[in-house]
Amino acid sequence: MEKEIIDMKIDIYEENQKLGEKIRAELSKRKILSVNILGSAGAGKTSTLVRLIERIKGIPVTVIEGDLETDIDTRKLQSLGIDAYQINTNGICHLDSPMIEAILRKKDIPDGAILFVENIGNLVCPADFDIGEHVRIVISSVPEGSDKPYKYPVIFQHTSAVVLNKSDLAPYIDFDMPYFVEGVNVMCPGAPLFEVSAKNDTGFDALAEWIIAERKKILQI
Ligand SMILES: Nc1nc2c(ncn2[C@@H]2O[C@H](COP(=O)(O)OP(=O)(O)OP(=O)(O)O)[C@@H](O)[C@H]2O)c(=O)[nH]1
Ligand SMILES: [Mg+2]
Repeated sequence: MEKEIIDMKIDIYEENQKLGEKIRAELSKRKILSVNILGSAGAGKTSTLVRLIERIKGIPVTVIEGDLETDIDTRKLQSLGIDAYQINTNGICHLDSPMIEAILRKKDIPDGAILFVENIGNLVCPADFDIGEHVRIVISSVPEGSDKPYKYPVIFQHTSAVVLNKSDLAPYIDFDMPYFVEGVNVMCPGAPLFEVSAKNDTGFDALAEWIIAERKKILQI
């Protein structure tokens, strides 16, 4: 019997990409900036969002939280008065465009808002899936080690900016900063690097300013 090999991987990526482009166009029309937040489990994606959103004044903000299970992060954000919705992927290691489209169909996100999407915590699968975002931010953290840009190049190659969180832990960990910076510069030349500590609330002013500037540049507002 003759076998036919169907390249499912390509088809899935293509379909996802097409829908991602449609979502991006729709959001652009509504002047909504979509920011895809990526990073390892526990890097500080939610903590960074809290610090960042505190600094975004006069612009409505909505967060979509992606997790395999639970609404822990969504409840944390809602308890701070942040408009947040949960997606549970039930084991899938990344968010994709159909998941985002489903939320956009159901929830009323105001025109002109910034939509932050916290992706599933890992440095592999989320890199390959467009979710209709305008901007990607990879959050790395000091305890993960300074070699991450070299070992997980794809996620760093496709990012618009890199955040290095947990800088307060630098005195306790052998983190080779020049090596990390070189890795970021090689993988994503031109992408800004923001060194922050969500614990100490440092470094977020520059990150917030950069996002506001991206919003102006991309959406012409
Ligand atoms: N020391 C220190 N701890 C931090 C910092 N930022 C976050 N943490 C801690 O790191 C842990 C994980 O933080 P989260 O913000 O939940 O990380 P996350 O990336 O959203 O995690 P997942 O959603 O589970 O992938 C928590 O215990 C935080 O308190 C920081 O800047 N310094
Ligand atoms: Mg989180």
